[in-house]
Amino acid sequence: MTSLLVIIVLVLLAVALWQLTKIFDLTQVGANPDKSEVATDVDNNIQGYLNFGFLAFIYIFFIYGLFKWGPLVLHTPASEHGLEVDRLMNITWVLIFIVQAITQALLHYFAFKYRGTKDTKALFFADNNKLEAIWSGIPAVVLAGLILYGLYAWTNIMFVDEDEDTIVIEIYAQQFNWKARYSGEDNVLGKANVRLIEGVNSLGVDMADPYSQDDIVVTELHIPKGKKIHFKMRSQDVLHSAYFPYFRAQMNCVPGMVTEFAFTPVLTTDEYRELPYMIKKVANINDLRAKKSLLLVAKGETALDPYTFDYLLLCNKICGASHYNMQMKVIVDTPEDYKKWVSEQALLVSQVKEAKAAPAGVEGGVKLDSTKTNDTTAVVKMAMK
Ligand SMILES: [Cu+2]
Repeated sequence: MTSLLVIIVLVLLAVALWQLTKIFDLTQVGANPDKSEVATDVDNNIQGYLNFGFLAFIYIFFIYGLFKWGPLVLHTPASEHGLEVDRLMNITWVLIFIVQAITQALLHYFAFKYRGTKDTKALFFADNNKLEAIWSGIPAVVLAGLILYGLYAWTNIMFVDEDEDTIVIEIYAQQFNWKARYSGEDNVLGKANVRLIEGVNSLGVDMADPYSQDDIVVTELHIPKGKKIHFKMRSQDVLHSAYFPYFRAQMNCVPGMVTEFAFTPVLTTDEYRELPYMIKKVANINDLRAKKSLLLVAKGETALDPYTFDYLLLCNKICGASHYNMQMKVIVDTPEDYKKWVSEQALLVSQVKEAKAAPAGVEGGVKLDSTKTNDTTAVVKMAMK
C-alpha cells in the first residue's frame, strides 16, 4: 500500500513538473524572437573559445597530476633487467607526452581558427594522398622503432640460459596464498602432481622422486642479491599472476602448466629501505598511520603498528574473493645471510615423515589419510547408486 502511494506521488510530481515547464515556455514568448537552430557567429565564437578553455584544462590537469601523483609511481628498480624495463617505459611516456601535447594544441587551434562564420562555406575535398602518406608514415616509423626496441628488450629479459648458474625456485599459487619450493643442493625440483597433494605435502610433490629429497617448502621467499633466480610457476586452482613490482617482473601462473621467469636482484631489502626516496615514503606512510591511530585510540581501538618496507610478491589476476590479500613477503639477503637461512630450513621429506609418524588427529597425520579414504568410499557409493 505504501509503495502504491509513493508511486502515485512520484507520478503526480512528474506531471506537475511537466506542467511547470510548459508555463515557463509560455512566459518566454516574445523574449527571444530567433527560434532558428542554425548557429550564429556569437555561438561559434563561444564554442571556439570553449575549445581553448578545454585545451588549457587538459594541460593544467596533466601538470597538476604529474606533481600530485607522480611521486607515487614505482621508483628505483631492484632487479638487473628493471633498468631496461624502466627505460622502455620512460621512452614510451615521453613520446606519448610530446605527440599528445602537439596534436591536442593543433586540433584545438584549427577548430578555433576555422570556426563557422556567417556566409562562409567549408571547403570540401575528397582526399589528399601526400597528406595521408605523411600522417600514416610518421606514426608507422616511430611505432615500428618502439616495437622493435620492445621486442629486443623482451627477448633479452625472457631468455634464460639453461646452462647458466641460477637458483631454481618454484612459486606455487593457490587461492589465496603463495608458497615457494627451493630445489635444494641438486638445483632440480622434484616432480609434482596435484593428485599427490596430501597433508603437509600441500604442493603435491612426488616424494618417490630422487630430486624431491632435498626440496624445501616455505611461505616467505628469501633470495640472495646478485644471483640469477630462475622461477618456475605453477597454480593449483585458477589463473593467478605472480607480480614482483619492485623487480619489474610479472608472470601468469596457469593450472596444468609451468611458466617461467628469471631475474637478478641487485638491492637487498636493507639497502632498499635505506634509499632516500623510500625513507621519505615510509615516513609519509607512518605519518598517515599515526594520524589514523589517534582516531582509533580515541574510539578505544588499538593503534596501528608502524610500517616498514618489504618487497612483496602479489597476485595480479583477480582470482576470487580474497585476491586482494594474496601476497608473500620477499626478502633479498646478502649471499652469506641467504646461505645461513637456507641451511636452517627443514626439508620437505622430513616434514612429511614427521607428519606420518604423528598420532592420529594431528594435521597431516593418519587422520587426514582416513578422511581421504572415507571421501573416496562416499564417491564410490554414490557412483554405484
Ligand atoms: Cu591469485
